[in-house]
Order: sequence, then structure tokens, then C-alpha cells
Amino acid sequence: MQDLKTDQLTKRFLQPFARKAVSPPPIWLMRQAGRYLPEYRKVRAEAGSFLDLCYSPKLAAEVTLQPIRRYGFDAAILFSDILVVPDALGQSVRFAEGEGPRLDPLKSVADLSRLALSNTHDKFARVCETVDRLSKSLPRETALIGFCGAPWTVATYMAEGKGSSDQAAARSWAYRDPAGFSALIDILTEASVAYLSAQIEAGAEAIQIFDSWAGSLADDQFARWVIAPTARIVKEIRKRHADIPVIGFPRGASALLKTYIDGTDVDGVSCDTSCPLQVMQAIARTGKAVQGNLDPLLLVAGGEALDKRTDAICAAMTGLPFVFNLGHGIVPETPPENVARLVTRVRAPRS
Ligand code: 1CP
Repeated sequence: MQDLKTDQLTKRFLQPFARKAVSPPPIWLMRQAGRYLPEYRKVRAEAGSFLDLCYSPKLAAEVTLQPIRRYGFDAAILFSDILVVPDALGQSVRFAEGEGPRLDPLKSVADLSRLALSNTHDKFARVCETVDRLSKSLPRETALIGFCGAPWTVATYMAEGKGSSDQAAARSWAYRDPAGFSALIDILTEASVAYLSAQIEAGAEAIQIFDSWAGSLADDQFARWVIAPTARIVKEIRKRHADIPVIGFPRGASALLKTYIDGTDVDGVSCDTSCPLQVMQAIARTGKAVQGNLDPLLLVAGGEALDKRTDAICAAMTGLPFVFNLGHGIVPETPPENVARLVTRVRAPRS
């Protein structure tokens, strides 16, 4: 992705993906829509369940816009969830209040008969209606990011039936029956290509692939379950939509970041908080865009500690293709005024 169409040139967020440094850097934050905002909690309460919110184009578009109105971020990220894909495939997902996601776990290859790409049409269409509404209502300088979970990370939830600290169910399945697990990864890869293409066709201008649990795999498993499916998604999206930047977020895998970039050919990477600034600089110097990596807990702490690290990240990345972001999502305890403080700081003129 190196050439921008004329209408994209005005969007600051997109420029680092065309190898350009922007000063001050563009900024958006993972989970910028969410429970830390009172206006989100209000819409969330009206919507009923969390998935009802994801599948309601009017309400999902509204909560996507809330942080743009408050802070004027350079990019909006579609409000949805990575678990929309298993839900749409036929493994129904519930969000128990205060407990996170619950799915009926897939135990073996026989359970894959519960899933079908042909099931996804209506639910994907509802998410794309949200994208369509957003592309018509966002300010013209604000880019719209679509996303999906990477096959590996989505598979960890499908195998475990919930979030877990060690992803044991998926890791064990992959060792016990690599062919069966590979069949699940293939279904998710195909569904992700269809889902992302539909989001792009509805108006998404960049996409991010969230691999939140990439860091739990040994290097040989990482090559097979993280790099290979992500490379396929990138290749298929580029065939259909060569001008759309693809951002990878292999969280917890800083040591394998270069292997990930070389193996997947993503246009940019999001770096988690543990990724050293020197590693981010080295990647950006190769012309790949880098996002990251402020600790979300500094956004809770606020004050001088927040300012100091914000300045250090901006200084390290000056002159490089860089987008300011967090190393992971905003946490619900975050005071909204600290987010305002961060945005002002990142945008302050620097000598
Ligand atoms: O009660 C609520 O309001 C639910 C909280 C919530 C929110 C705001 C969930 C449940 N998902 C979301 C939105 C969401 N999820 C977005 C929206 C866009 C934005 O960033 O503003 C995105 C991109 C995601 C992606 C997502 N969902 C990831 C990848 C990124 C990450 O955080 O690591 C993952 C792992 C999920 C699963 C998920 N959804 C929700 C929860 C609580 C979880 C984590 C469950 C767990 O593992 O414990």
C-alpha cells in the first residue's frame, strides 16, 4: 500500500501507511468506545445485550462516533467485537454481565459441523450497515478502521468457550490433532477474508487484525497458526483491495515481530506495551507503519507520569511512519479527562 487516492490524502491517519511521517502523529486508541465513557454506558443499557449493540447499526454507529465527538481522534474504529465471527458462523456467543464471553466450546473436528460460512450473511450484513452509516457520517478528515480477530485468537475462544489466561484448550487441540485444528483455522481464515472484504466494500479505509493471544505460542506453532493464516488474509485482501492498509497486532510477540512482518507482509503493526521503543524505531525505519504503545494503565494514572512517557514515545518516533496508540485497550476505570490530556499532549507543537 504505497499510493493514496486523492480523497485519502487529507486523512492524517492513512499517511504513515504510505511510508510518510506525520507531525504531530495521528492518534486513535484501542477500545476508544467503551465503558469508561458515560455516554457509552447509557447506549449500552438501552441496547440490551452486548451483541444486540454490535448488531444494531444505529446504536453501534452512535457509540463509534462518541469518542470522535469528544476527542477528535484521527481514526474511528468500527464498534463490534472479534466474537461476531464465531457467532455468525453458528457457534452462538453470549456475554454474561461482568463475566466476559461464553460459547459452547468446540472440542474436536466433529464439532466443526456446527459452523458454516453460509450462515454468516445476515449478521455480517448488519455490521456492514454500521460501516456504511459511519462512512456517511464521520468528519471528512477522520479515517474509518474495520477489523477482525485473527484466526488463532478467535479459535482460542471457540475451543475454550471463554477467555483464558493460557489458551490451553486451543494449544492442546493444535498439538493433539493438527489436521483437525487446521480445519478450524481454515474456516476462520475464509470467514475473515469475507468479513473484511465486506467491511471494505461498505467503506472501511484500513483494517486491523487483532491477535491478542499470539504471545502464547512456541515459534513453530506461531509460524503455523499465526503467520500462515494472517499471510493468507493479507494476500486475499490485497488481491481484492490493493489500496487498503492492513495492520497486524500480534500482542505479546515482540520477539517474533520481525518474523511476523516478513511472513505476513502487513502494511503496519500495532505494538504492545512490552515492545521496546528501539524495536518500534527499527521497524518504522524499514518503512512499515508502527502504532503503539502507551501502557493503558498510565491513562488511568494520568498526571506527569502520563505526560513523560507520552513525550518519550513521540520523541522516539519523530520523523518515522508512526501512529500514536496504546499497547492494549482502554480499561473501564480510565478517567475520560486523562484521555483529553493525552490527546492535547500528543498534538502539542514540538520543537
Ligand atoms: O460490557 C461491555 O460494554 C463489553 C466490553 C466490550 C467492548 C467495549 C467487549 C467485550 N468488546 C468491546 C468492543 C471491542 N472489542 C472493540 C470495539 C472497537 C474499539 O476498540 O473501540 C474491539 C476492536 C474489540 C476486539 C476484541 N474483543 C479483542 C481484541 C482486542 C483485545 O482487547 O485484546 C478481544 C480479545 C475481544 C474479546 C472480548 N470482547 C469483550 C471482552 C470483555 C473480551 C475479552 C474477553 C477475555 O478474554 O477475557
